[in-house]
Amino acid sequence: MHFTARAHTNIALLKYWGKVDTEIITPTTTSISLTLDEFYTDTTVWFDEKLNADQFVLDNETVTGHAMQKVSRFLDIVRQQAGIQTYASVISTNHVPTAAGLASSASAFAALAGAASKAAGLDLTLTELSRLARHGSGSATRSIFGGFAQWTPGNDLTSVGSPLVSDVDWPIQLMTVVINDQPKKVGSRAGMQHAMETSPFYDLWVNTANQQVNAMIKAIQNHDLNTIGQIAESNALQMHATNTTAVPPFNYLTDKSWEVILIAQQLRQQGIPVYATMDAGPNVKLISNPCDTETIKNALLSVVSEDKIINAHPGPEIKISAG
Ligand code: 2P0
Repeated sequence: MHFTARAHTNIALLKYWGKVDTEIITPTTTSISLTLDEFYTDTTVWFDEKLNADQFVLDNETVTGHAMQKVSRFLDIVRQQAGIQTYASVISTNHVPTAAGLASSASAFAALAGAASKAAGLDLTLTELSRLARHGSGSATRSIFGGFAQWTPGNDLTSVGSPLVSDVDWPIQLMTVVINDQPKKVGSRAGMQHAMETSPFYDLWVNTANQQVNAMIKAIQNHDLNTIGQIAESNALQMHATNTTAVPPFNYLTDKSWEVILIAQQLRQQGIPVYATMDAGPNVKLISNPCDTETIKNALLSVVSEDKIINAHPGPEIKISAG
């Protein structure tokens, strides 16, 4: 049977940046994210006795090489859990504007976990899906859930995502400011490993990040945009500090990224709640209130054109359907 899953991408407010176990992908810190409505992956999977290898088509193009191997290794885990040996066909469409430069591995492996497990005859809970998705990509662990979600460290069984607030019914948005849509020079998997192994600040990052968890959860429960933003911006800058203090150092942020971060600071001085968070690339995502969209956009026009500002809102949990 064919099954299709839609999973949305997420943005980490407390970042995942380092693994305790690189094989089964367990993190050094608790991360907390917001799933986004506008960006998602649709994936259809069916297991077919006639196939003599897995097939993977992404955005209408057949995928080979490393990306195909990653999918095939993930399907091996699904086959093992389901007790089958049949190869699968995987058809994925990414609904993430290519210009957004947003990570798609979160929504990709969450959708693949949902569609492949169902197509293999498994009927997993959201927690079990989160655990499965984690084996594909760490950030996918959180993309099973809608709204605010967290992913905690632990062992293969306990390191899973869980929802903090599934339906976000108060105003919060995330504006992506696209600075560069080219593939990054240092991928996040290699980057986090290098920072962990060589930055003298890495242990400090782990301790500080873990101390931010309770305050972030409380701020989310209180719908406290200012505190959420303050903690998220600090956490992002601390993550990037582990990269600039790695040996040899590396850096994802450019002069333009910093210009946007400074604009957010200036807007805050005018009383507008807007905070920056950055992942493994130069693009800056601004956490803000939808009522301030025009003011923020106008301030950003000194750095980027309007088409480089992409707005997103809280999104739903994974949906899986037959067909
Ligand atoms: C995050 N990032 O929490 C952090 C912040 C990027 C910066 O999760 O090695 O693609 O596949 O587990 O999930 C990107 O890392 O890495 C990421 P793997 P992943 O969203």
